[in-house]
Amino acid sequence: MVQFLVLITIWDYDLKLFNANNLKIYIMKKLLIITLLLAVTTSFSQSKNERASIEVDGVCMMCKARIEKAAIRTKGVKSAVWSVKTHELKLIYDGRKTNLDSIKSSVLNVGHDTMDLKATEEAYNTVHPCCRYRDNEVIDDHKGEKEENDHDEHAH
Ligand SMILES: [Cu+2]
Repeated sequence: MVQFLVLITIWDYDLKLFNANNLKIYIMKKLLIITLLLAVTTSFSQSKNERASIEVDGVCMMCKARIEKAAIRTKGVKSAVWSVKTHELKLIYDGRKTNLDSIKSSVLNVGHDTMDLKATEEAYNTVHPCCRYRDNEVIDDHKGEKEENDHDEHAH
């Protein structure tokens, strides 16, 4: 990155000496620099251990197992942990082998909605009846269960 900044400075200096009458060359140089910078930043952003978290809908420990299994089976995913409470799926993955879109589609394929995308009806219908997180009755059932679990944890 530092090298590129130096390069830009040199180029700009160069143009001042040139008295930059040729606007076309100036614009082309700028565009080239922007393209190079974008290429560099993209390759840097695809690292071996990317961390991200996405919101995935679900209600219980069975959902947790299903979501995590789907995520971890996606090529390039190293770690996937979903929280029943926050609905957050924390991921560690190889950015050179996969991306968030692929991981999301794995999760959607097993029937779980993400924050921005909905699973198909067919996929949703494959989840266990007690996992029907789109159903308010099911959500309410699990609410009680969650509180009991919390209570148990505090009772230790
Ligand atoms: Cu469930």
